[in-house]
Amino acid sequence: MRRRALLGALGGVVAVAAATGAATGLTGHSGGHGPAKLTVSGGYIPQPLLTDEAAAYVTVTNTGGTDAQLTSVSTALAAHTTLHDTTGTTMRQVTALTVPAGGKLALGTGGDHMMLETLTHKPKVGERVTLRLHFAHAVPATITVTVPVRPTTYSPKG
Ligand SMILES: [Cu+2]
Repeated sequence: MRRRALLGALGGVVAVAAATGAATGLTGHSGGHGPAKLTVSGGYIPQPLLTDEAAAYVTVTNTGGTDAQLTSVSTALAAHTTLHDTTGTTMRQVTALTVPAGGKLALGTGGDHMMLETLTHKPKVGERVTLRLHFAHAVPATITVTVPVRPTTYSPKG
């Protein structure tokens, strides 16, 4: 009898823990708990050789509870900018790129990117370029980062 009572009590503890875990998971995915909180890291621009356009890459991390959107980028290096997403080898212009709650938007070679168009000059390897990133539904709403120009073939993975 005492043994059965003990098991019953333990079972109760386990059930409570599981319920708490489920609630935490729900909060993380519902998007209703706190604003997006963004930080930017790992930015770079591969040197454009033949065009007056350059792609720009950053990683945006969202530690908040709400999805955010990267809506535009501005820089003294380019007269116009756009955002592109990439599926396979096809890229298409989009009005925003999503930074998921509790996740990240990782721009990179061969993937989603910011396009800097009508460059005001040809950037050289080692030059540093200031980008002003604009976000919706995020704190802060604007993040300014300075990123290096890398060799044309540069990839952070290799
Ligand atoms: Cu593109």
